[in-house]
Amino acid sequence: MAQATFHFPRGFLWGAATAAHQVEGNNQNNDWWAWEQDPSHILQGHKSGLACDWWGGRWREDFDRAADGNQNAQRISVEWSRIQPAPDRWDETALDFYIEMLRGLRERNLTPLVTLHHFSNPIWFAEMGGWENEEAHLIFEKYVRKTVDALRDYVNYWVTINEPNVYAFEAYLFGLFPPGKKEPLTTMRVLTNLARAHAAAYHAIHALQPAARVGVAHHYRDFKPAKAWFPLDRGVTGINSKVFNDIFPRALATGIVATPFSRSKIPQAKGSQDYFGLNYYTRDRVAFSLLHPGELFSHRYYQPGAQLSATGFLANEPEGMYDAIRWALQFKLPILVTENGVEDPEDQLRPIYLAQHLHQTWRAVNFNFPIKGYFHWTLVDNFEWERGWTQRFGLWELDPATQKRRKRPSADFYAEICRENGLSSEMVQKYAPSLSEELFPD
Ligand code: IFM
Repeated sequence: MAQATFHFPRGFLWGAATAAHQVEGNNQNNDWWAWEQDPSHILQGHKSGLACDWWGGRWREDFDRAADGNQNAQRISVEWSRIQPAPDRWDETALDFYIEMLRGLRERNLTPLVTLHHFSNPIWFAEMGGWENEEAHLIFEKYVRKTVDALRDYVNYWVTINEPNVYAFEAYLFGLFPPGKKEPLTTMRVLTNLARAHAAAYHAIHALQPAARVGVAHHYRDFKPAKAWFPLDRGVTGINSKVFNDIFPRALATGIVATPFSRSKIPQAKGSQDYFGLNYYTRDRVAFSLLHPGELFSHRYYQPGAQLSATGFLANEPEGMYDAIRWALQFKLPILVTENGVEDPEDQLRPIYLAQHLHQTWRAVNFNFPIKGYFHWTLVDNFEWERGWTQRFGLWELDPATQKRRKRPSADFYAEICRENGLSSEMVQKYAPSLSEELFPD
């Protein structure tokens, strides 16, 4: 094995990513809490409950963990339903709470990246039709104005909406998130309304804070044809990628939301990102199939023989990380990897996944692709939506019943990477020795 270090650029942001509903606990005023009350909605009837008890103050100890782990950044989200518990009411104590958290990040030298919408909606907003409401962007903009005005002294990087594509598909096509619909036309309408909301938020933030950097955390799923030589496989692969990956970010680049059913002009969306937030987890093989008309005549599966995460939810496909970055280059923006990680309670795959995905990120850095940071999903095991607590993405293990945390070896691995601003052969030898020859050949 060669002795070497893959260095990252000076000033690179190293963080972990989290979301309010997944960590705060007792978020009783949003549509997710209501959804969890029906045990059939969540695997094993799990509930978010206390989550990681950040609302009870445990954010302090977890931010200490992030800082002790040599991170220089942290992605969090704020919970709309706490800040605006009713359409005509603001909760200043919730805003003060977030100010305290943000001060807590700053005191620990952790640069905050703050998401304004991460899957959960106030119940009152859901009752008004949620993202199907054609006025949703105006309602969202009001919340964004209030929140950014209160928090702007502490935040430069804003994510308006987390994974608009995942949200629209899970909530309106697959029926797995509230409101649990399975309506393709509605899905595309929601995506359009989310683009409108992002654009409104983008301009509202810049009006309040001209120097702010504003973007979206886009989920890119890498689709590859099952048989590269077969035109029908290539065709359905392209369609999957266009519909899932491209519609939203292209809308923000061009001001046109072009879905399979509609074309809407949103001129104010054109050029409405200052950086490109990229969430990458895995890659699918796609085969043409007459048996799956509802899935665009495509059958998606993981490459047989691929290393799978503990519950089979993700395949370890690190080259997809490089492809994701190359895809994101078309938007000609600085790139932040806003999420990447794997569910793995025993921490067997995580060190390998981490090393390989960072190696691919470094490959991209070497072509001078403008990658400015990496946020690992996630710091401490959290509530994983419709999968409840069955999936463990944390660098730290959490027992939600006792709130006890236990460090996984990957936390030490990541801490060494953050400290070094790079990935060295010694680290790989220590934490993922099976990769030594592959990543550092003689
Ligand atoms: O937990 C989620 C997160 O909320 C959005 N991106 C994917 C993560 C892992 O499933």
